[in-house]
Amino acid sequence: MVPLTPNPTKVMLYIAEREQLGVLMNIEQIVVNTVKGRHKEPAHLARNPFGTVPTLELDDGNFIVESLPIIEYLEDKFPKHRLYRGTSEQRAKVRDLERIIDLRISGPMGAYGHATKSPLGRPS
Ligand SMILES: N[C@@H](CCC(=O)N[C@@H](CS)C(=O)NCC(=O)O)C(=O)O
Repeated sequence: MVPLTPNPTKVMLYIAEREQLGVLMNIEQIVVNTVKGRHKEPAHLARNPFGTVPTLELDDGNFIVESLPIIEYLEDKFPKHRLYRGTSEQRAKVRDLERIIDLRISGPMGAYGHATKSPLGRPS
């Protein structure tokens, strides 16, 4: 995880919301400093070959490298007080909006921001 990066922040906010509801997941957070380029170093590429954050290591040694699947995994793994609730239609609508935001809004905005204003440069 990394403070001040949008996708890790999304997962950290999710974990904090669940903790507020009394669900303690005991997830150790390891900082990967993207400004210093640590996400492209071998230690992190061994966890996530795309060199992005967040990344969740599972107990079996596998890694989940996408923020929404990390959240969905934690919903399944810790079902008490889950945040994805409601009817099938409501849950589908939430996932629909997440995908629209990810693919059509945040992705292009991030690419533009990184290409023009970020110390990281354009993501590869
Ligand atoms: N689709 C991925 C996107 C992950 C992503 O792009 N994370 C950014 C930080 S918010 C990152 O690692 N950027 C560095 C890079 O792409 O080189 C997710 O939802 O987790």
